[in-house]
Amino acid sequence: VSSKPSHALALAPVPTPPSTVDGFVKQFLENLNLERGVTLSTASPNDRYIALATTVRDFLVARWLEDIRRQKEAQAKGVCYLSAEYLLGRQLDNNLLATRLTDIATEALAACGIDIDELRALEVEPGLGNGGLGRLAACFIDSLATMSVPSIGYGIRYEYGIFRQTFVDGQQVEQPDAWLTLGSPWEFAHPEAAQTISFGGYTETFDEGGVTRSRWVPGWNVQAVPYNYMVSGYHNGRVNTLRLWRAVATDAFDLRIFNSGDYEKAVRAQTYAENISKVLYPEDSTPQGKELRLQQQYFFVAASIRDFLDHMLTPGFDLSKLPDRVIFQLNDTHPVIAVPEFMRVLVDEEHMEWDAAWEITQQCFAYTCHTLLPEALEVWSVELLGRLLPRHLEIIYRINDEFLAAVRERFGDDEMRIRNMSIIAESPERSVRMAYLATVAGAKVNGVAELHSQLLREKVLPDFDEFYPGKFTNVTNGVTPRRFLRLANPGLAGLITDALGAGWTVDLERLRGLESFAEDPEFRARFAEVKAANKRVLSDVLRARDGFEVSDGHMLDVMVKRLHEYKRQMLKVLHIVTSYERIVSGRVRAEDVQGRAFIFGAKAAPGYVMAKRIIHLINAVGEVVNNDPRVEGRLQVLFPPNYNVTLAERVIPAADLSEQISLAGKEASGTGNMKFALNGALTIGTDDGANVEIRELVGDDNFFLFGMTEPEVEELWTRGYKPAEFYQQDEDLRRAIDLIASGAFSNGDRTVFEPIVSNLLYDDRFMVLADYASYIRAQDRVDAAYADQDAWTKAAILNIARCGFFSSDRSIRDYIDRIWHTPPML
Ligand code: T68
Repeated sequence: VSSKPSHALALAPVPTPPSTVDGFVKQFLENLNLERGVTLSTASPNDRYIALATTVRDFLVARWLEDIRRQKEAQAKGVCYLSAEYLLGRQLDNNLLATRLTDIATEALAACGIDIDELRALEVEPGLGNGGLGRLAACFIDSLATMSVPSIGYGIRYEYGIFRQTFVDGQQVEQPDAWLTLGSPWEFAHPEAAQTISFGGYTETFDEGGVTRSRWVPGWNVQAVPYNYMVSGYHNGRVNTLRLWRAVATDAFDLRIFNSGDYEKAVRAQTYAENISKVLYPEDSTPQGKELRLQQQYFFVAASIRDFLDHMLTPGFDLSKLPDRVIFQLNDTHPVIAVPEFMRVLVDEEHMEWDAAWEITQQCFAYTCHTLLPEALEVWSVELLGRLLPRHLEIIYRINDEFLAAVRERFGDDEMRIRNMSIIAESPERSVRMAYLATVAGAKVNGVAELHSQLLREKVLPDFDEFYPGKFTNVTNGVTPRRFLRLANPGLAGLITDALGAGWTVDLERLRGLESFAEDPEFRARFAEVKAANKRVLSDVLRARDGFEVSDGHMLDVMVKRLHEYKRQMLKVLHIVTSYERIVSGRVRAEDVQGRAFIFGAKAAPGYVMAKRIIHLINAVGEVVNNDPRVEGRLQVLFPPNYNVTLAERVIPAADLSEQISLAGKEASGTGNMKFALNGALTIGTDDGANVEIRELVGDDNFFLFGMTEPEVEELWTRGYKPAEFYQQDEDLRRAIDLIASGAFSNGDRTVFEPIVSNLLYDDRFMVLADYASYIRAQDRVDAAYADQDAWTKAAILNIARCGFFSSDRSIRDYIDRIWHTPPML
């Protein structure tokens, strides 16, 4: 049988439609007909959206296929980015921008009588992540494509992304995020390329030429079906791949049970298997150690490693050369089970000697840590790991034995040190410390901001830092200027391009050129106009979305991020309550108060009771403050539900003040802080995470610093922190807390927020009360500064000019220089 293509077209390059309005119209109408089976007159809005997206996709496919071919042909070293989350945001606009098709598509649709904005609004964003970590992965694949780095992103195609948040009586209620219901035009499913992923069973030993070896006899399988997504580089003609895996039941598995006649059980088994990629765990920072989560983790990394070995290498590739071909970057501990899986593949399947395999593994992985909270460091009980992945547990034990032997050799039988460094923790339950495993296996370990990397070395993993000199490094996070400046803030982008030319979109340090413009009154006036226009856009969005009315002329004071006690939304609430209490107690006249709209966006993990109470309190405070005539509308509290990437793109460009107020030493980096500064909001913030670097760059005059430093936090803890003392000593604080406790925000019911109040007074793990006075003083400085609008605008422009460092392109360059050593593919 000949496998030769029977048609000459099969050999021709993939056609790309002509980049003209006519070409676009033709392709769009054709897609309506051929993809949707409708005509222009019978098409539903969703048909139109899908046909539009498909048309944009058609412009990308040829480049994409060419890139895949080139990457394979070059056999150059590439990055496999392993991440359980990608918080992508909407795709249409980003792809239009990358392909320079925005104007053409707009005109083409207008020619068909369609307003492209109406179709834009129909796209449901893929919310396949919780927060910063997932969004960072999305920024990184954007930069990798834009910088032509040979790479692929691997992850999970969750059927349900991060839950949709609604409020009922001010309280969070979660709704499933059925983002795929109307179909996604951006994905290519390849069920025929499914891989089999195994779980459970047992291991057995056998003799191989006089050597006793171990092998895995799994208990059950699922299929991993790849879904490919195109990741378009900005104006460079490159298109990378994001490959997300979906779990599907295997035929074989079903058949066995079907044959036994138990139909109902067979269907249940199918559901069990398919549950693996059903839903994103909505826990940010506090992993719950659930079995299904470990299944998710192993499922996607096992499929990804197999995929790389089978499809990216030439046949007969010498596996000892793998470190010249690939680096697997572990986005937090979620994919760390890839380490024993890689060892299993090399030793059990490829019959490599253990030592050689370990040598290779240690060069093929690198680990990024995203936290400092002890409760966020992932551990898996030995019982669960042994039950789900018995062979992997054996491998982890051997890695640990050899590692601890090396530690003994170096430091002697220092049992305390051995216990502290062991990958296996003995109490409270025997478990595997995934961060330790990643540190032992990784060629490099990095934190995500200077302060974080320093604390990681000094506080979290000091013994490892001592044992592995040179292993620890820093790569400060970044954000993509394409989505968060060029797309989200077209007004500002236009202003910058007028001033500096268009190069800044791929070379963000060029923003430095704006410094001199900060001195130019005309430029400042234009900047102020852009900010005002962005506020009107946000105002329209919030009116249409939530029925809110943002008052004209108010400062927009914004705190958007996951709800977590360490991020201290409570501190923000205390500031609002204080401002309110000062008015209603008559200590301050409403007319003397700077008008402010406090905008919150925050989802709480569904099981995080305190976080949900704080959401309730914010809404309750808003209800009272917004409707109290004594306030005369000077203070507004707006909490639009379901904060996501799409809303972020509207909120951030409109903000005046960015709230980055975590307790020092707790926020690994933050990335929202960078997005705000790049859009010309001034930051009020603690010396935490990347705030430190932002402040160093923009200068003290253009940043509102407050609060204890990390060493001061440590010192107060060791001295013995008593929050009630701060309550006693500060009248404003006392009045604010008393007002909450009195039931003023709960119709006189003192029980509703009592747990928040007593937590603050008698526990306050994140030292809200200790930083309160300093925060209020900083807010008073903010009010004073805002009174001089022209000076404020100047500071805003300087923030933009000096934050070019925070491009994710720079982060990727740092990863390349310090960790990956992968030259760009030119
Ligand atoms: C964030 N981490 C950090 N975690 O909190 C933030 N965790 O400081 C940093 O800027 C960002 O990572 C990027 O480095 C997270 O977002 C999670 O979302 C998460 C999800 C599941 C389990 C644990």
